[in-house]
Amino acid sequence: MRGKDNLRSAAEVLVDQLRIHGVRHVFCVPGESYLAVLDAFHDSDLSVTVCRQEGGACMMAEAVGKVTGRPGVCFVTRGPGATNAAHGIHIARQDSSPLVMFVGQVARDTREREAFQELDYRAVFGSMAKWATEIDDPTRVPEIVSRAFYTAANGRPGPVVIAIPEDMLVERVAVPDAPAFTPIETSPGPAEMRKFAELLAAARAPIVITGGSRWSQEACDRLARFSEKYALPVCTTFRRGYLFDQTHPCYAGDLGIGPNPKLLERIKSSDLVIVIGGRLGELPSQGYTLFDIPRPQTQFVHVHPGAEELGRVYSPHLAIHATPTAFTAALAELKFARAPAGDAKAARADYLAWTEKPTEQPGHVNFGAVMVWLRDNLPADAILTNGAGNYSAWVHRFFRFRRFGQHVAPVSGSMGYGVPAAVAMKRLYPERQVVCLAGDGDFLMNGQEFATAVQYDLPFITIVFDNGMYGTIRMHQEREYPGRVSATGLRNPDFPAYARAFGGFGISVERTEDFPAAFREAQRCGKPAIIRLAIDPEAITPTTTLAKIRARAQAEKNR
Ligand SMILES: Cc1ncc(C[n+]2csc(CCOP(=O)(O)OP(=O)(O)O)c2C)c(N)n1
Ligand SMILES: [Mg+2]
Repeated sequence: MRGKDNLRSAAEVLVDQLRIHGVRHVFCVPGESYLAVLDAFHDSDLSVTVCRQEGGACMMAEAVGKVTGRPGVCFVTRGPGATNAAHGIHIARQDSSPLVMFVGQVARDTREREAFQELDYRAVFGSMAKWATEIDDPTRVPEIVSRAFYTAANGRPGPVVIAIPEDMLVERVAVPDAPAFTPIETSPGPAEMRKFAELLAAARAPIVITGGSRWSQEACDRLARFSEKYALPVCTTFRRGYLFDQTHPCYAGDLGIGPNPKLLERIKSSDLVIVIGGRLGELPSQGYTLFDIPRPQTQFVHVHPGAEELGRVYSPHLAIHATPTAFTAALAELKFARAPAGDAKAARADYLAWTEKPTEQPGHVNFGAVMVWLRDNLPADAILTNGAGNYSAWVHRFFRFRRFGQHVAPVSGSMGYGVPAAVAMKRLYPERQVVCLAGDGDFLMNGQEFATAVQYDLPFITIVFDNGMYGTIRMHQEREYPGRVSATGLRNPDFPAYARAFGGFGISVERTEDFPAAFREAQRCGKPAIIRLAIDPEAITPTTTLAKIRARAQAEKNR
């Protein structure tokens, strides 16, 4: 907003700039270091979500970036605010999500004295963010914010951190706005697509592995049509299950933690692996064991929007520097000397056999059965969020994602992500059903954002898988140090009472058959809700128990 002097404060210029770049939502925890921005929010039509901890605020912004492809935005205060938020910056980096975080900074004339909560953000975030900078000159706000949006969203997306000194924000300046940034599509060249067509036509058993960001619903649909035409099996990498309709006849499964052994066999025996969009990081590559490094033992095509990712780990037989959106658009134009043919039918049969029915589980609540119920009963556009923990294995295995952005979960394996992500999704899409899945450990890492859900009247349902432990670590512990339980047990609060104390709805489920009624009640109540599931700690994965893992490890040790 311009004052009578026709000038704006740098903070006003900044907020105007956000609107120009298409930002609708910002997430923040306030701080005295950026009061002028808070004041500029007052007269703007930005939707502001004030959070309870900066980690939550930053994860909310990351979730927005993940599902929209446009930078999510958060504001945090200096020092402790910024270090709290680091969790979300790390996620945006590993998950390749566009994010711009603004950090209040000490006044320019006190810098380098280690003033109150002063940090050097270029150094702190130097190896974590895609770019970290500070704005010294208020007339350069439009330029630097514009660069931040281009940097965060293009190539391989990632987080940008901008420190904003408090005295800089209140300076009044006459400066023109920068125009809206534009996402840049990197398209494949005709020569690469010809080579791709040759490889595909010659392949005996091709398989497609999708991952990464820079996708859209249209891009997913184009890949689905292409794979259908040539019966190509398509699998998705860890927590990218939403890139391919899992009810589609070509969907071959989830390549993450504990994948279908038949899927691994299929990939290993494939003579043409086509990786679209992802980095094929440690988890989908099964600890870097699936393919030889640097030169995979099979014909390997890698399509990635970041040139620097091509050849970084794998030396591909064909590298295509393109966004998945542009690459999938080029698929329809491909000409083949001989029509390619894959074995999607067999791959699909393997997938269905692995996921159709829940496995047997110790205890009275079978989380596989809960996921199958959700798969059969949630609306097709429902959004699921989660953080990290063994409970997510049942989500990956038994749910069937159908639409782009339907699963919002950290590829980085960060606990505490599900609740903030659900808040963000409900802010963005109030009409859609949002379900957060959380472990008992996982939930309490950012459970305080349940208060944000209540404050903004965001009725999503959180399902807490309560097994009384940091189960994942206990599992590793039993495998490496059988019987020596150390620092993995949890004495939990009464989760339904926690929900009620915050002003939400809470209910505990002790038997699988009581889950549907509890879920319906949670839906009807119209409040943020927590359904706590009483899980037998023995039910450590969909396929094994703690006792079995311990017995096997002990037997190995005694050999
Ligand atoms: C922020 C963070 N801290 C620690 C870890 C290490 N970690 C991975 S899974 C896990 C335990 C998760 O426990 P819970 O949420 O109860 O799920 P469970 O494994 O019991 O299903 C831990 C501590 C992590 N991934 N992220
Ligand atoms: Mg647990």
